[in-house]
Amino acid sequence: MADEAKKSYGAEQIQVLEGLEAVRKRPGMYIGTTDIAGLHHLVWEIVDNAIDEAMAGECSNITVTLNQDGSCTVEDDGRGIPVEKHKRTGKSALETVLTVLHAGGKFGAEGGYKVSGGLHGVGVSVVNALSEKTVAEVHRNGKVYRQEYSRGKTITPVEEVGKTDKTGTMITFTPDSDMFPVTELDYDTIKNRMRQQAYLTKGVSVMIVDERYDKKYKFHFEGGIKSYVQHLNKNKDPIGRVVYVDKELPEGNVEIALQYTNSYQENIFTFANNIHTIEGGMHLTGFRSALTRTINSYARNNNLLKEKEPNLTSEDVREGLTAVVSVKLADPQFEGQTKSKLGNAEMRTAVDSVLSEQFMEFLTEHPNDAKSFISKCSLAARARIAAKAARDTVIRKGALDGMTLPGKLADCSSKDPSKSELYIVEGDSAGGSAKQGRDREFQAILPLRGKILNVEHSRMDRILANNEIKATVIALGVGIGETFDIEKLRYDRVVIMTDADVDGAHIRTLLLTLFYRYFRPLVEQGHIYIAQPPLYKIKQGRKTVYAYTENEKAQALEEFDQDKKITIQRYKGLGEMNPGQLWETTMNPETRSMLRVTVEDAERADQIFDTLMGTDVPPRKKFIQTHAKSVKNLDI
Ligand code: 0RA
Repeated sequence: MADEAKKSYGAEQIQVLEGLEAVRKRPGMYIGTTDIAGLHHLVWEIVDNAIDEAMAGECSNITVTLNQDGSCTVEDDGRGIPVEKHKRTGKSALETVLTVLHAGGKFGAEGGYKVSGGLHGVGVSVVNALSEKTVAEVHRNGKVYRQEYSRGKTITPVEEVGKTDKTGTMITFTPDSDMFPVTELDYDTIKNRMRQQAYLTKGVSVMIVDERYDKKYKFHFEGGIKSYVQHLNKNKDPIGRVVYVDKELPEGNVEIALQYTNSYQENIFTFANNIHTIEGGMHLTGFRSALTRTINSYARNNNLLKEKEPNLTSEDVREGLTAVVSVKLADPQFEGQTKSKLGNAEMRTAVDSVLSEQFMEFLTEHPNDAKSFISKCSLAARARIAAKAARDTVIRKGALDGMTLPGKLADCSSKDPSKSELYIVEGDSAGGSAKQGRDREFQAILPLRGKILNVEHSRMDRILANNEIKATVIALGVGIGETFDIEKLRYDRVVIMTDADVDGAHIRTLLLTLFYRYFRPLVEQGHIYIAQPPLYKIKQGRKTVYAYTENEKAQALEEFDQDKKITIQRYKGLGEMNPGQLWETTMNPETRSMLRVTVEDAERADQIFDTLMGTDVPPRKKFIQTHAKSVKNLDI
């Protein structure tokens, strides 16, 4: 296949669609946002192209380097971007790929890539459009070619600058500070993404080098997604071995790895052409139905389910399951709110048939593993029935009835959720200040007394029996479990406001765990925030400045009159502020700053929660030690 592609895939296959000015005018249309997440899309776009080369069997090494001058270099040993003259543009293919939108060679390119990911294919030219300087160097045909660009425009012609016996592409770009408020790329964000891509493309070596801070890391997984599942379960207690299935079908390639653990959570990550399909889609649907059907059928045939017992439900067979489902197909259709739901119906049947067949084979060949899986699922079924009974009692008692808002909630007068905010505040005294300081028109206050239950260790009936959690759930209005309905959310913004100390951090983590595990759409859709109270109050005469970071404190001190007396007050808790100060520094939308909690990486979130909230102590200690100083940018 590779040879054929080489012959038929030249400069002609690259289609031309539209100009790059559009990208600078409306960057959000192409990279989502221009915040730190959008900034990293520049890296993803080039890496995805290199990964495409690897998927085509043409590339085995990819290196991302964060240079000292703020630029980023992505180098691969693929075929190299073609340099021949492109039919329709009359320019070299290299120049076309870098300067013409959607000219990546992936659109309607017959005989080109079999599969391709990319940022749903926006193309390398988008990176050029949003960079103040880009340099492309291509090794191909025994020669080294080079071209320089700026903000989407060519600066130099394609020049031959040397001879080579290798092939590959090296692109160096400097994100444009006119387009991005923050242009500093983050080592850990890139490293996590590299790890994920390395798992999904077995055999490829992916390296990240940080020249700024002298760090580097290399990923290479011969086991592919099987290693991925082992990695996801590294802080969990696995049951049996990893099941791995893989098959090439006319519709595309299906690869699945799964393993049970004794936790209560399910963790299924699905990918289509290496793109994380957060919203699931057809491949997930096929996976779920095949899983349920196969387990039930094996259990029945082997008398592991009694005649009187009902079938295991889909929910039962997913409890404690970690799985990675990765499909590759020629023409992926991405649908849904965030374009991350696979719409190709043929992948439902493809995944269903591959999993049914090969999972049944696995169960038959490994009867001991099969027995352990089924006893875990049966336990989940019994617990589900018991928990439902308990939950029904709780709900019947009216505990979750939307009509009976908790007594300690000081609600806002607005009934318009889009304008309303809920502050969840640590402690009654800070709650009192917040109630007095707030704008009662749109700000509601819910004080929580003491610690909330750690939901990681409990099932829903116990969770709902906890008063603090019950009050939170009722105040939110969204229900829980099967009754969850995000449309009923009573506040657009839910703000966690805790003290800037260890207890405060703990309560915040407990609340985030609750939201992440039971109200994940609230996190995914950006409804959860963390208030940022100031660390210091600095005063000189009648002038008062609040500092939110050590940096701001140092800056403020410099700006004060050096001879006169300066008083610095360090805030240890919210309770040290009077209502007016709390409003001014932390709650007034005109002056406050808040962190919005995002699930950039659900996998990392899951592991952090496992680490912080799970039963395993050593990894938690290690996490706290390594991250104790960097808790500011909370990206769960
Ligand atoms: C268009 C066509 C071909 C490869 C590429 C683009 C390509 C793009 C990037 C971006 C980063 N690394 C890359 N490597 C390759 C096909 C080349 C051929 O048929 O020889």
